[in-house]
Amino acid sequence: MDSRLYVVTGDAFLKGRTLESVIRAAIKGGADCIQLREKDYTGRQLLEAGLLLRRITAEAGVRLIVNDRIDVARAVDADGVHLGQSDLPLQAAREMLAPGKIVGISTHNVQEAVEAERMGADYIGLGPMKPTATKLDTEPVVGPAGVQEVRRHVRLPIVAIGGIKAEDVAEIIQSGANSVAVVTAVIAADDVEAAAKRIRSIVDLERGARV
Ligand code: TZP
Ligand code: MG
Repeated sequence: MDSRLYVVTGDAFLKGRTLESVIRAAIKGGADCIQLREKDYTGRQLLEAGLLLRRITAEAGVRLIVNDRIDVARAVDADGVHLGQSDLPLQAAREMLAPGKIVGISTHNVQEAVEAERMGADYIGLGPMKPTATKLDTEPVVGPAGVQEVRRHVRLPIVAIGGIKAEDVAEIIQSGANSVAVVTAVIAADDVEAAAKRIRSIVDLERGARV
């Protein structure tokens, strides 16, 4: 599952704008994967947001991933799910999802990354890159040095996450990440499209420079 700019939702950062307008702007700026992640939503709210995002992402040819909830992913025909270390295990997700669906796993060190690859994950999230106020129960900072270490042990696409701002992106990609995932750097930006475009262009540049 290759992506370049993976944008994770966070309705606390919409600042009165609609989810639809913000995600459309993110996609226009170059987001190529959208994750629905709303920890406080009811199942019904998740379904509604998921259906909206499915419509927008399908129109744009962009992937849609649902955080935690395999049932919601199925109900909205998302492209896959993203699971943390305490969520249902990867094998259970595979049994519930249609063949070809994407399963991503959150990892925080080499051991978790290697295990995710062994179990057949399609990509790993790796983080946090920096301290972040968006997720309060984060593990210790992994940082670009951690990306380098994990890169030496797994072949899977690495999606770096956690506290990433545009100025951090070059180093993270140079360290071996395929992609960056952000909430606030894009969703909370005053100009969402411009923020996405800036990050996406750095990812493209650094990936192009990779030997
Ligand atoms: N998982 C690890 S850190 C994080 C998630 C969902 C939050 C990232 O948010 P931000 O605003 O990009 O730091
Ligand atoms: Mg989770």
